[in-house]
Amino acid sequence: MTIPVLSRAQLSREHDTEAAPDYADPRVVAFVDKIAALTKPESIEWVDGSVAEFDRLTRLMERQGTLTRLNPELRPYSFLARSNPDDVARVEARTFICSEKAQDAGPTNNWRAPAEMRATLERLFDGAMRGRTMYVIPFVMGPLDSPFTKVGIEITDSPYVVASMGIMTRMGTEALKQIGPDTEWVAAVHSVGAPLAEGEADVAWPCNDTKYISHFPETREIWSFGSAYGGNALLAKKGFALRIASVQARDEGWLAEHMLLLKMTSPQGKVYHVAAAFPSACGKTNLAMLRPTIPGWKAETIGDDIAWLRIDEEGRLRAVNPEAGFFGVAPGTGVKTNATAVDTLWGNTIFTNVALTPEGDVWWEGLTDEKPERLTDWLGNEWTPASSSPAAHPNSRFTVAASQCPMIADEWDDPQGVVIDAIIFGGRRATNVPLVVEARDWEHGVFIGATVSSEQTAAAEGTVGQLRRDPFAMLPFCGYNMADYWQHWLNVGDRLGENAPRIFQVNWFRKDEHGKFLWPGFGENSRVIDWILRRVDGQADADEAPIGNLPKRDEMNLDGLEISDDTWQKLFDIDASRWLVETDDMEAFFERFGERVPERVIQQLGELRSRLHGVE
Ligand code: SAT
Ligand code: MN
Repeated sequence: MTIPVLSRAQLSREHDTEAAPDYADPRVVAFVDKIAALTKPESIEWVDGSVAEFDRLTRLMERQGTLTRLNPELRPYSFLARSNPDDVARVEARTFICSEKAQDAGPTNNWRAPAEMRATLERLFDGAMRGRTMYVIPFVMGPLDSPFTKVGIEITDSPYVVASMGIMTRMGTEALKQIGPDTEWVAAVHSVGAPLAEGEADVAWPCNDTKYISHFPETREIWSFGSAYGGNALLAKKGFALRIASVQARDEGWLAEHMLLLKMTSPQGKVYHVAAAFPSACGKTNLAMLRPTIPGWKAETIGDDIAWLRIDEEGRLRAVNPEAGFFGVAPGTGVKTNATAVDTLWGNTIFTNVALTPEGDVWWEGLTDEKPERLTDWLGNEWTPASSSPAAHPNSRFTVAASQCPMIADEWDDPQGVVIDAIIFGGRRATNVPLVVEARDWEHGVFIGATVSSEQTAAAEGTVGQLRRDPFAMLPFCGYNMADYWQHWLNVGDRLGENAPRIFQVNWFRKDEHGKFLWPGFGENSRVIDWILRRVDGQADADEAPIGNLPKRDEMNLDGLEISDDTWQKLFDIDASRWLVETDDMEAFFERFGERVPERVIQQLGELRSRLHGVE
């Protein structure tokens, strides 16, 4: 899809090259000069993060055809972006970890030698920003003035990236001022890889067929070429806050995780915080915005995608959400499934690859039960309910500030973070994995995390539905050898000792023999969270099963929900012979890591097998 628009030369130049602000650290200025010399942009802008700047950039993108302004009566200050149809998701096959040693990236990452990758990138980035403005984005991850906080600089030639980073991070002048002579900062370079020759017409969504999402964990750098989409281009997110931060966390003794953060207040007024890891597009945003169906509980949102966790002075695990916004999957987000998200999106939102209504508002599958009669689909084509393809791309997204969420917790930007009471691992499994199971202890919890598997979603390129091991939901996001990461988790548990939060596994997606979901999910998941938190408090009994502790039926609050004995049985059925087949698959997965798998994890596998044999 190439929409011809005004060429750069035809557009009145927005800005001449700006000098660096006088408070910019000389190392940042040197980095910007170096990248400008390499990429040869037409002009340079230092991003300040102001509302006026957002307004100017979104108007520029409207003129360039990148954004369509939505009807201000229906969706004020909101925009629709339609990406190039080949640039719609993270590209895991083109994502690289460039550590000095291949072993340090491990078998689940694509590895390239740093020198080799640098040579490739030098070639690709040489002149890559010709005819474009180069934006310098200073950003902070985590609340300001917090022990958790980290800073970064992303250089990009995409105003869409600037506008999105302004929502997703604490971006601009304040961030740049955080960088002093001794501050460690992450350097990120991004280009859509579409230089413009003099007089050449731009397209609405410039990108390149060649894509490289490259990380240099040892030097804390990210270089991304060819894509403007989500995690490929908003380098603060998966690139920094997970891939680079996981390495920083290993070196500094903390955890960078693909986890939502949820605050729960019990009917008795007791406050708990839950951290939960799920693969992309498995309902993290929905759980983060849970509306409990059981009376008395209050849920509040802290984060929906990433958590940074540290042990505090009292030895407890504390967490912050390093981001400032939500980049959530639109399809399936509806009045019935996530009313909070729908309310959050009232305005000030950038939508990408959703459908457009004739009135100038947005729509996607699952927003409403009834499909609109007429739409423009994500590709810009006429669409009706009779159309054979979805109106919104399955990985279409909304980008919106966290502060706009009506149930955001006051503590969401508390510099001290919140104390974590329970950790949950989840995935999408039609079979075998029960609705909820409690790990026997931290070490068993690490084993559960290490062996989590899930059916693939549209969040990354690949075959949707295919089962894959996705340890800790970090398969695409761990910046170092995954087996070393398991060891790091064991080490953190050793340090936490008695204070270690309990670990649970959940599966909202188990199906019966007819392919029907056994559990209603969404707000009803509060029943599972209720059991988990009463369990944490020693208020709920469990049955020991080979795979962990399962709730007793009368210990789960099922009031007002029709769950037959048969359904309950199917939700919690542990078929030992099928689980033994799973253990073979786990073993095969571990074998890929060779000697690096921690002894204690291997031992857990053996213990699980003998418990399964015991009940067979
Ligand atoms: O595209 S992102 O990586 O930002 C979203 C996701 O896959 O979780
Ligand atoms: Mn995610």
